[in-house]
Amino acid sequence: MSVLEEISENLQKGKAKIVKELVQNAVDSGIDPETVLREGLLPGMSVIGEKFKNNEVYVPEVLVAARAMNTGAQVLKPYLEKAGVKAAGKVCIGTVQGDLHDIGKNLVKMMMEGKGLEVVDLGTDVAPETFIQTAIEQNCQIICCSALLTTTMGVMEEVVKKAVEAGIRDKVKIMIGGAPVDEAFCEKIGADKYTPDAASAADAAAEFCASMA
Ligand code: B1M
Repeated sequence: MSVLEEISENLQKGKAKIVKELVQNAVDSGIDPETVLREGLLPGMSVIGEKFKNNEVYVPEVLVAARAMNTGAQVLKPYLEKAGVKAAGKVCIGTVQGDLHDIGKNLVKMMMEGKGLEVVDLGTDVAPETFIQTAIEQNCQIICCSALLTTTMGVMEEVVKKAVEAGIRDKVKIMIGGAPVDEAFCEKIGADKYTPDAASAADAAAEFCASMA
């Protein structure tokens, strides 16, 4: 079994300590950190996602797998940051109100930091007003919203509306992402950009910041 397969297997079993060691070993042996993320950690989390959907595993198993995922991702963080080129820009990011899923949001944050962007992490369950207030107070060029539930994706439309009400819509870009969200939804709510994954979100954010500089 390759080290990447081992990472995936151990992540699925929630073995955070072993995942941490394996991720460090993989990087030390010369495997590109982004490959470790894409071919080790993310596939492991996908398997758990499928099993959760099919009622083959339940919330506790998902939580320990999520913890292992985050532990492995933390090991990669400095390497992904080092690979990035410094770009001027500030972003605030959060998972929208009512939604506690933060693994994808954390990956987006990490990738954006890897591009040299300063990221204000608002955490999960973030009210629309908090996104707007933070963008104003901290001079963020971009507001980034993540949602994993069909019941919470509507909060993103509120963020767009509140930005208009606060008179900052022309000064701030609004980016959205997360499993239930797509391009058509982005257009419908009047957000600026939907991206399907963390790497393309980071690319888009860096481009926006460069164009707004
Ligand atoms: Co939740 N959950 N969950 N869950 N959970 C899903 C999302 C679900 C699809 C599972 C299922 O039933 N098939 C389902 C949602 C169904 C729906 O709405 N259509 C679901 C449900 C129903 C629930 C609960 C309601 C379950 C319950 O209690 N009955 C509950 C809700 C709690 C709440 O939020 N209020 C709940 C709870 C949980 C846990 C706490 C157990 C745990 C979260 C732990 C945590 O995040 N710390 C959890 C998990 C882990 C999942 C699954 C299994 C995995 C999600 C994940 O982390 N994926 C998920 C099933 C699945 O996805 N197959 C599921 C890995 C992550 C890397 O992907 O977040 O999509 P993702 O991020 C991607 C992209 O989407 C993108 O980049 C990332 C990768 O490159 N992206 C962006 C994300 N944000 C972006 C922002 C951007 C751009 C790109 O720009 C700003």
